Amino acid sequence: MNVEKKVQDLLSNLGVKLVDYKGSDLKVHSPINGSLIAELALDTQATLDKKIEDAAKAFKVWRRVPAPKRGELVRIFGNILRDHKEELSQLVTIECGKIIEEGRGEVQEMIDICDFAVGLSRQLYGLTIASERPNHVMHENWHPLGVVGIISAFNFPVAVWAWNACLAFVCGDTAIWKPSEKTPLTALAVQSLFEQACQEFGDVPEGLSSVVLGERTIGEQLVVDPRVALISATGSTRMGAQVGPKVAARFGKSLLELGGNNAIVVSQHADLDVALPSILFGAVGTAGQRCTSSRRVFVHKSIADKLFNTLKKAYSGLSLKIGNPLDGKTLIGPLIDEESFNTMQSSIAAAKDQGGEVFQGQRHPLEDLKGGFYVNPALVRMSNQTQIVCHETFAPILYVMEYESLEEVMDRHNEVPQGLSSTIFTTNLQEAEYFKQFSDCGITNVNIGTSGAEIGGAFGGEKETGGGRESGSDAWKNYMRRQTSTTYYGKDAPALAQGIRFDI
Ligand code: UN1
Repeated sequence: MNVEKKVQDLLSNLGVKLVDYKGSDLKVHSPINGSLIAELALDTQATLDKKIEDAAKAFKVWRRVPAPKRGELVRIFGNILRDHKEELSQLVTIECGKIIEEGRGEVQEMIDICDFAVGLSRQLYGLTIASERPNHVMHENWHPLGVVGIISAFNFPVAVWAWNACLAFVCGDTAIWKPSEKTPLTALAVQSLFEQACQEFGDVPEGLSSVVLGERTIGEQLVVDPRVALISATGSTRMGAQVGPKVAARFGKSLLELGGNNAIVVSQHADLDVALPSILFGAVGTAGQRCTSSRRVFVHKSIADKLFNTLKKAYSGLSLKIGNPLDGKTLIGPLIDEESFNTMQSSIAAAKDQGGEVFQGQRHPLEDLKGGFYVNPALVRMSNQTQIVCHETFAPILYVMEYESLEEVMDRHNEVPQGLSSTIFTTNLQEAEYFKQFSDCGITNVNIGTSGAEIGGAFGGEKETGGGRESGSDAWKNYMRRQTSTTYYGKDAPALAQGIRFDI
């Protein structure tokens, strides 16, 4: 398969002139077969500085455009995405390796957040608060925030930007996007589609949206620059632990979306026909490379053998479904790269050392896609939640453990440092409610898997997951500045709050 040629065709259909970005700094490979698909020049300190300056200037203009009008730009962009959904989905699949069905799902997630943002552009509202003083009124106003720096990860190379950027644009902000070095082409393609939307809209300030390509130093420059009001960063806990303090040190705002170590509790009251497909999608979908992927299963001891054997059977059948992610019949594509494969192998070795019974997890060589790192997803039965189980490995490894009572298992469920997503499978209402009360995660589901959240809810989690909330609900408030305003409309000398008298 000539991936490079396909990439060139897709990029030109998406309006990207690759020659404009050509260079020798960054080699981009497709995880499908390891082939080189582009060589790009990276931004320098000076070009990033200019982009930040332009974004700051554009903010001064964009913030004055009425919000519903700003929504109109996002509406146009959503329609352009609809028109180019298939090409962009294919590019996502080629660049990050997720199966085409999930590539389409990711672009659909962008379209969904556009729709959400358009509606929101007429619903950015604050509160009226009762004042303790006569003839006073208190309001909460929301104002545009400024330049938003978006740092995104390889596994959702376009949707996570859209969650942030589409809300930021309707909120009156401007955005600078630093995509993962592993997936720069999808970012360039999205930027090109966004520029087409700007052209159709007309009169958009230059610098409203830009992409910056670079490695860590460029990311750091963006993070420490005081002109960037908010840094929204998605990626590893290690990355977040560096970004958070740096932004805080300059009193900037940060929104962190970091690691997950998501667990599923399968109760003795579960409907296993409902549970099984969700466990499989959560654990092996996207080759285990979602921050919401299912990594731990706690199964009630009365059904533990039954579930483990059923999972084992399902896992052995998966090898037929591993393959080229562009092929509609494939369910499991490659890992992003060799490093990721090596990390998976060392986690499996650690699990064995720590008493795990490991089923599968080896490389799955594919004759025609030799340079890709395809694996048979691993199933590991553990008697204890050891150190490796508490660690997030970004690969398809599912640890299965037993439990006796829901009260007891919630402590183990919450014992890991991450707190993103969690699920219980049960038909018992009391168990479902108990689980929701005591799961410490930002997302807690009943009878659906840990991954695949809709955009309408706030997305994010607690503890090492970073505490941020993106996408739906009131996540838009991250992209605006809150202002409390008290107005006195009386004619006498105004009263002071707290009953203080200050008679002159
Ligand atoms: C991510 O893995 O960083 O809930 C985002 C999900 C997707 C988003 C995942 N809607 O699995």
